[in-house]
Amino acid sequence: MPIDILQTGKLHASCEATLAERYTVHKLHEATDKDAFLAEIASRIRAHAGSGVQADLIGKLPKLEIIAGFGVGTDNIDIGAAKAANVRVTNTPDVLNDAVAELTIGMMIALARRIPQGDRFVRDGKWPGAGLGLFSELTGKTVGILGLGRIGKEIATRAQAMKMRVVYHGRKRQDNVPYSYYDTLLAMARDCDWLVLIAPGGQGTDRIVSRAVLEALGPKGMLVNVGRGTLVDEPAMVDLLLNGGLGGAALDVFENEPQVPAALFALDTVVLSPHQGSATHQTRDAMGATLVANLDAHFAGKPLISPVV
Ligand code: A2R
Repeated sequence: MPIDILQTGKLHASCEATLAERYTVHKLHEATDKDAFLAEIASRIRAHAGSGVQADLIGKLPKLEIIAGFGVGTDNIDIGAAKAANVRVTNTPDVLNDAVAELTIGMMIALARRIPQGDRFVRDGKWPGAGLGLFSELTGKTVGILGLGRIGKEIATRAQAMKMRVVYHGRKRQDNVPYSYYDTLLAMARDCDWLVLIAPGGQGTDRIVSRAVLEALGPKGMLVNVGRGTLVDEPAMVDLLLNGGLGGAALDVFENEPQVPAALFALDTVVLSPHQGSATHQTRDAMGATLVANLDAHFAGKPLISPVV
C-alpha cells in the first residue's frame, strides 16, 4: 500500500529525492489552488514531511500519524495540537551540531576582527590610504553560553580551542561538564565578554535576553545569536547597538527573518548572516536522512530515531 505524505514547503534536494522513492508525496506549496488540492488529498495523508505545521493544518488531516520535522528546533510545529491529535513529532538533532558550532566560532572571529569590513575595505580600494584599524580577539576572553545542550557543548569545545574561558546558563546545573554554571542569565551576562545564544525558541525563552541582560553585557560585550531570533528583545538590542550600550553582535537569526532591522546595516559592530547555521551540503544531507529515517521507522512499526513527542 503506498503511503501518502504531505509537504508544505521545499525540502533539501536529497531528502525530497529519497521521499519520492519511498512515498507518495503531495506538495501543497506547488499547488495553484491550495484549498482544492488539500481537500482532495487530506483524508489520505498519514505523514507531514518538514516543519512549519500549525493546529489548523493538523485539524484538516484526520489520518495524520506523524510530523517529521526538518531541523532541531520545533518552535514552528504546534506540539500541543500534535499531542492532542495523537500525532508523533520528530526532529533532526545532533547531525547539525558541528556545522552550527563552526559557524558560531566563525562569526565570533569575524566580529572580533572585523573580517567582513576588512574584505569590503580592500575591495573598495581603501587600503592604500590607511589601515583598517586595531580590534579585539577571542583569546583570554570569557564566553557565556545560554543553552549548553548538544550544539552548545560543541561551541564550548571550540571556544576552548580559541583559549576562551567558558561558562554557561540553563535552567539547571549539569553534572560532568567542566564549565562554571550561573543560575541567572543576568549574572552571567555581567561577567562575560561574549554571550552566545543557542537555546530553543518558544514560549519559555521568548525575549529571555532582555534589555537588562544586554545592558549587563555592556558597551564592550559581544552578543552572538545562533539559536532563535525570539530569544532576544530585538528592538532593545538594536537600540543599544546604535547608542553604544552594547559592544557588538553577530547574528544568524532574527525575530522576523528574513526581515532584518535596517538600522543594523549601517553598523560596523555587527556581523549579519542569513540563518546559515546548518547550511552545508553534508549537514543538510544528514538532516534529510534523519527525517526520512524517522518516517521509515514509524511506518515499519519501529522506535522513532529522534522523537520529540
Ligand atoms: O535549561 P536546560 O538546563 O534544560 O538547558 C537547555 C537550554 N534551555 C534553556 N535555558 C534557559 N532557559 C530556558 N527556558 C531553556 N530552555 C532550554 O537550551 C539546553 O542546554 C539547551 C538546548 O539544548 P538541546 O535541547 O540539546 O538543543 P540543541 O540540539 O543544542 O539545539 C538548540 C537550539 C534549537 O532548539 C534551535 O532553536 C537552534 O538551536 O538551532
